[in-house]
Amino acid sequence: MKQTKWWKDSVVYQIYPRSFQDSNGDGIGDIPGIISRLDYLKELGIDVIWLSPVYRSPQDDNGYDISDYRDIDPMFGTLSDMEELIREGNKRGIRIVMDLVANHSSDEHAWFVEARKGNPKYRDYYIWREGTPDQVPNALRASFGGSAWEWDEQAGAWYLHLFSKKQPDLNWENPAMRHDLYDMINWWLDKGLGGFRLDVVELIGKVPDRMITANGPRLHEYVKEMSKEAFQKHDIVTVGETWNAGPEEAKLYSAPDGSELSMIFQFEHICQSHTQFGKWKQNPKDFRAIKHIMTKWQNELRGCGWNSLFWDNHDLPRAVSAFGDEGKYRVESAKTLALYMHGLQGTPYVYQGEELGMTNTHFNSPDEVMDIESRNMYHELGELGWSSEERMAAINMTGRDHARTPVQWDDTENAGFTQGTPWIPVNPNYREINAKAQVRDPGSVFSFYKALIALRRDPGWRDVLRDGTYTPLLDDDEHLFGYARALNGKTLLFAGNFSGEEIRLPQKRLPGERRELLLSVYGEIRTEGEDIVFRPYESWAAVCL
Ligand code: TEU
Ligand code: CA
Repeated sequence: MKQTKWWKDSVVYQIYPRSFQDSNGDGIGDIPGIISRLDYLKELGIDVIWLSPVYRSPQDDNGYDISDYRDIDPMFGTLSDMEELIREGNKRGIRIVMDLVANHSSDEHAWFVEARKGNPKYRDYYIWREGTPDQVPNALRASFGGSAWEWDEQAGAWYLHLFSKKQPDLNWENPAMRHDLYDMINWWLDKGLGGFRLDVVELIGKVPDRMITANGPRLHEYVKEMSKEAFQKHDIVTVGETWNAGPEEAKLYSAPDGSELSMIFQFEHICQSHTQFGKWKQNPKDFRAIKHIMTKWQNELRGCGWNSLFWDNHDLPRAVSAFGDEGKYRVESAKTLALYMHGLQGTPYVYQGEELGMTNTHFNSPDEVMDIESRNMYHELGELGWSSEERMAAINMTGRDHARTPVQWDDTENAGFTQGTPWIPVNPNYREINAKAQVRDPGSVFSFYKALIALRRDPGWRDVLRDGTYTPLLDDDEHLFGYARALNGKTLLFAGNFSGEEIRLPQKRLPGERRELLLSVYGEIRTEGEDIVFRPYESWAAVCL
């Protein structure tokens, strides 16, 4: 087994290919488009790209419904484009990680087509229940609304789909299915891929008859097997998407012996404000609670696991809109959110456009909503009696389309994303917020991310950031944060203000006689008498002397 664990020093950049860069004017981002922007990513300093799915797919869920795991969708390019991306990435020291959607496939995958027909080899690749069309097997719900069971005329049986009807769940109890997947994974890894992000991996151990979906009894057995049969044969990074994992599960997934994965995405900080309606109705964010969550994860995984660090992804609203201030303090709050996350122990993930402080957009009516989850929820919450205004407000707060508007490259038409008509409208604020305006501006959000990433690479600080202890300092404060990272007599201090108000803090509440500024939103640490003054969304990182 390889032990280098280079990914502990990495910063990962997530690309949602549809919305990153179009190269041929069809309005949809593609692999040649990504290749054309590799130098931009090199400039930012990231060293891993996680690509949301580019496999062949009918695109019912934008590629999270795969009909051929061993091919690229023509919309995104060809297999040889993908191989070129891997090569061109590697030339620049950037590894390419693909999305592994192995909980379910598309209903158009050859396996499902055969299973439906009753082909004995493939029937058990999916999860079927006998019965009659009028009697659904049980009350399991699909994540995108409605029952998780669909009656299939052709098969004369029910099949399970925890997401859309076009995403039938694979049957992990079937060893032949599992080994077919492992062969496919190895086939990709042999092409020089840097690893995989595992879509909803926590669901593969489901026991539908007992209503168990996440964290099923054989989950870790399957993950260990997949790791042994595929991942451990290569020097790669693997990250599992797990909405329901607590630290105990995380320690299994990310055990330092490498028996499962490198790390997981946990979502506790994201879900902190959710209510019984989940993300569709939220309480105001409580930063004290969020800090306590992050501190818990820092402490729990220290030495016995590894954290991933992120504020947003392709399923979540824009970080600056959800956690910061997308208006007056957009630049300051985007920087401060970044500084807080990037100073913690773990591997940071930057979602495309986050490094520009891109914001949520606005949807005026249900016809403007593209995402299957939001569309289904619009219908479902309507049945629960929500008014159209309430439902549009929910989608405008948290719909997945916000993350999926095109990356804003410059101030020309369609933000330089496409020469054609974009598949989803560009956020109208692109004239003001775009990469071209930010790359050379030392005060931009882009430059701040670049500096944060460079700090992780700095030989003087790399070890402290990777292995240093974590000491929370202001976790009970409502708005301020502070923590120290220390190793071998070196201490880094991160502090800041998650609010738009000016807040004073007695200097003695933070360690260090003298503080040497490394990075800061306002360019200095402001003190008045005994106090440090934190301006709106101010934050800084300093060396304690
Ligand atoms: O998301 C998993 C998932 O549970 C989502 O439904 C999530 O809860 C929701 O988007 C949060 O708003 C993964 C992928 O990231 C997502 O894009 C896919 O749609 C989904 O799996 C199915 O593959
Ligand atoms: Ca295209």
